[in-house]
Amino acid sequence: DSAVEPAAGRTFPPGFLWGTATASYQIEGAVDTDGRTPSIWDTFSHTPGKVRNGDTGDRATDHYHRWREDVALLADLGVGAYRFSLAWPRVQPTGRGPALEKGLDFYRRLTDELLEKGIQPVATLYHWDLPQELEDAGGWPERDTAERFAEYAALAGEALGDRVRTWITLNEPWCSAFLGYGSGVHAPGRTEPEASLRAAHHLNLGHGLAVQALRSATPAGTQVSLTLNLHQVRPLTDSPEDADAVRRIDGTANRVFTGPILHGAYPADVQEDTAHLTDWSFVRDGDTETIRQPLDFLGVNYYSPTLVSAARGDGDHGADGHGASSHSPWPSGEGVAFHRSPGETTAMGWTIDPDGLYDLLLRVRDEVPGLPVMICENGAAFHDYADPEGAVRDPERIAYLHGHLAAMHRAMEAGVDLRGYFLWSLLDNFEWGHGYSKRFGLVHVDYPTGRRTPKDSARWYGQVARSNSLPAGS
Ligand code: PNW
Repeated sequence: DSAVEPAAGRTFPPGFLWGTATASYQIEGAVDTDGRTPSIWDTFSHTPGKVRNGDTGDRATDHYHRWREDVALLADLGVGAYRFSLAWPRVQPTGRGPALEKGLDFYRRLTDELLEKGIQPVATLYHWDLPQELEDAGGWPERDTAERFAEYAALAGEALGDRVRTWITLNEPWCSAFLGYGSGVHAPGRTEPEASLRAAHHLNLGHGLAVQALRSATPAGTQVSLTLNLHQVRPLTDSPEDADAVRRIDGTANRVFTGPILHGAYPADVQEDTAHLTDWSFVRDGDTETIRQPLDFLGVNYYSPTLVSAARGDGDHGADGHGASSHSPWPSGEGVAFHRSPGETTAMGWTIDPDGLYDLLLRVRDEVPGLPVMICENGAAFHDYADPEGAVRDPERIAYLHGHLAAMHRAMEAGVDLRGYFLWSLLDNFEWGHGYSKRFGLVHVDYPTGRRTPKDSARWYGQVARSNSLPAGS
């Protein structure tokens, strides 16, 4: 080992991919430009009372017009990769039929510019902006939506497969199914527990069909996966009752996805825990084989752990960090209470816990040995503001990142085959139900003017990416 090692010795393997992540509805704006039609998030954000302060993605960060400047920001950072998502209603406005070339052109320009700057594009097909017409036809609880998604995947793969070599089918299907159709805090805002389970299955099926579609539409060697927000679920005490609460929540947080996607079957206990809602007859013969497609890596998003116990009957519910809804996003969660994990929190109220990332990565290592992993999102919102000199000091974000990157490095030393890390997010953006009130960016956005100002954390992260190592100290 002849390389100069930093004092802490925390160098990453050569070729480790450092990137940042964004999503179409959160940054693009230009919602009716070049033939784009409404998605479920346009409808939801324009429904009074759904998004904080009545914020919408109508303008967002105006990335649709400022994309060249944003790629320049990435190049200045020195990152090797950029994860973004395609807006389905730009590519296929009604969710059916041929692709709209004008919509695809935006992603052709963007990816050309990225490649020009030596930045690898990583494209997510679905980061929650379902064409409204498909929701009007029933949305993810309907099987047809999975088939429409595969068609869209084929169109996107054919158009962009020559430049995009890494694809992610779905971003966080747990949020789509259980926040979208269960608690209703995300679009389309439905609160139907049975429909949320049907949605989970059809998202899984859509993933499997989309992997097949991408494999045939793109050149050999294309990397394909999905990204799951796996939950690190922990018990409040070591009682058997709390262990059972963990099992229940782990069931619909994680195993309802990893079961069919990685192992080819739905877990029996999840089906039993939800038997009061459905008989699961929407799972047809052959579906789980379709869902279990070979993947080139697993995308994992991690922000904070989840702490549960058996309900003690003294009203200790709520506090699950998923927004103020009286409807539960946990169809398997009967008798389970949620607690705030001890420790400091971010502006989201999410506990800062790098060990949760470490534990989660080791679980993935043990559950699917040999499958490479990419962290497709990790990051934090804090109350950032520009000081009178126009600088944005965000030491808390730097500390958060340092802790999580160190945990990731420890996990790699423990044998986790981790290939890359995508920081959420490049820019402050539309944080779903929280609107613009939560800032996750490395780059501050002044919404009235659209002005971008790299925060201190941007310089810190750029240093990490360029040196492929963590600075010594702390
Ligand atoms: C993820 N939860 O969202 C998304 O992929 C991003 O678009 C988002 O901006 C980021 O994390 C920060 O929130 C989540 O309630 C939204 O558990 C909500 C939850 C988890 C992830």
